[in-house]
Amino acid sequence: MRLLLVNPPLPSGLSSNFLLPPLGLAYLASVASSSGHEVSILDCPALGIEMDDLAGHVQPGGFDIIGLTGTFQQAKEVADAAQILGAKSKFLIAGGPYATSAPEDFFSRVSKVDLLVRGEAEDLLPELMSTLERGDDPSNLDGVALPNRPAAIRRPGPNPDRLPRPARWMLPWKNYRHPLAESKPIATMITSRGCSHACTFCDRSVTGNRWRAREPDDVVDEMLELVAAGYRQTIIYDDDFLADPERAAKICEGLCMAGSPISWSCEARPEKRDKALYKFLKRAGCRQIAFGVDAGTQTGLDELKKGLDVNEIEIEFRHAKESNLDILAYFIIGLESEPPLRLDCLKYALKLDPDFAQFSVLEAYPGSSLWRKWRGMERDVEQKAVLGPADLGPGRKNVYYPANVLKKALKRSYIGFYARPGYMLRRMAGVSSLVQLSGLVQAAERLASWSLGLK
Ligand code: B12
Ligand code: SF4
Repeated sequence: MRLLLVNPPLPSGLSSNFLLPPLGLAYLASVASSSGHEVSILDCPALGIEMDDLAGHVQPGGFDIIGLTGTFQQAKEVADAAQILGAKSKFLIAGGPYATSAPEDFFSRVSKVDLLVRGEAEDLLPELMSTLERGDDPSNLDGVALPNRPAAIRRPGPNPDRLPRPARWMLPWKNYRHPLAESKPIATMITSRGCSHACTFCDRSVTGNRWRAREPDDVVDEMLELVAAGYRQTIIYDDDFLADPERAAKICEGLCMAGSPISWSCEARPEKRDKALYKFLKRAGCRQIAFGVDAGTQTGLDELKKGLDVNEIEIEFRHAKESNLDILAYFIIGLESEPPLRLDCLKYALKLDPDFAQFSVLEAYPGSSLWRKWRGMERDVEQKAVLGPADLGPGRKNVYYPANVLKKALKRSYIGFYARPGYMLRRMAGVSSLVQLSGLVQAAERLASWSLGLK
């Protein structure tokens, strides 16, 4: 069968300096083509395709199945794209975080979609495609949700070790960018799926709470394949790359044995690890570690059910810093226990002193426990979402504080962190490539225009 997988355009007028590959679609393209289907991917944000142009990029009758992906933030774009693509193929299907976390809402807003797939779809997609090809009824397949039965039975996620490589070659790989990248082209990877923690704001509905990891050798092999394909940098987007420190150390060992040939970064929880692990990461080519701190106080960490300790976080930051890793720290403003204008996150950020800090406003996404807690508690439906310079779209808006207070706190946090005397000079002194310099300048420009525009 001929399958087209579509990542819909970004909301109109929104440009992002984060433009990263839709890895989920690339995995699906890979399993479907290994099963003998003819597959292509249309990554609209990366190709600069706007909604008005979408129709012109998809030939009517050119595909048997069109599959749409999207997060909750892309709900409107998914609905608009479905409207445009509905008549262009025999079947229109959808999946991804929005379809998985809020299937009822999805079917009520998105017409023309025949069915949804909930959760990870590598095991299901080939089976679904042959079912549709035979003209059989797909409604009995676990993982398939229909308008009259949105709560599909879920299948367990696949064993990530058995998956083929994502079909990066089907993506416009030269177009991807990240503001903190030091070289181009940039790849992304997933070496484990699932997370056993339960932070209140996090939607784990796609990958679930069972941590499943790939073998270290396989991860190292993929990184070497990236080098051979011309990539010089990759970001590992696991929820917690250090969840099993021994596994992480084995990956580092493999990379060191290969001469640490690629620069990479990863995301991790700032919880107690051996200091030697950070040194090992650095030796293996890790340039940056992104820590999800999220709150500014212990009470805030407990409110978010982070399962972290402020003192322990400080120790981890120190260890990572002493190992010469760059640190990016994520913070969330607007917690019930942290009045925004007290600037707890900014104060804690200044104390932890990471190289970069990203502040966002606490919003709820379907699939998170906060989404359920905030049901019916909206302060004001007219209230506009408060987005930081790195945010792409709102969830359910913060119920604890009005938008003007959140905006003020967000702006003060960014300015308080980035407009420190000497901060930019320090950053510029650490620049090692033109790509990195231009990324930093663009990020600074974006931050400045956002601060000026945020009344
Ligand atoms: C990398 C990443 C990003 C990258 C973008 C990557 C990209 N282009 O896709 C960046 C940093 C830019 C980003 C931005 C944002 N992100 Co983000 N991101 C992630 C992260 C960490 C990994 C994504 C990934 O590669 N997953 C692995 C693949 C295998 O899973 P997948 O993409 O979901 O695909 C599988 C299934 O969903 C399904 N599937 C997907 N599409 C389709 C389509 C069809 C037809 C079918 C059948 C199946 C199917 O099959 C795939 C293979 O198993 C996830 C968390 C996570 N662990 O998944 C959050 C996550 C997706 N992000 C999230 C959020 C909230 C955001 C932001 C809003 C943050 C912000 N404040 O701005 C923005 C919005 C971006 C947008 N486009 O709307 C939420 C979404 C919640 C929701 N309910 O919608 C997540 C789940 C984080 C969380 N735990 O809460 N993100
Ligand atoms: S925020 Fe991170 S640690 Fe917390 S549940 Fe989500 S993925 Fe796990």
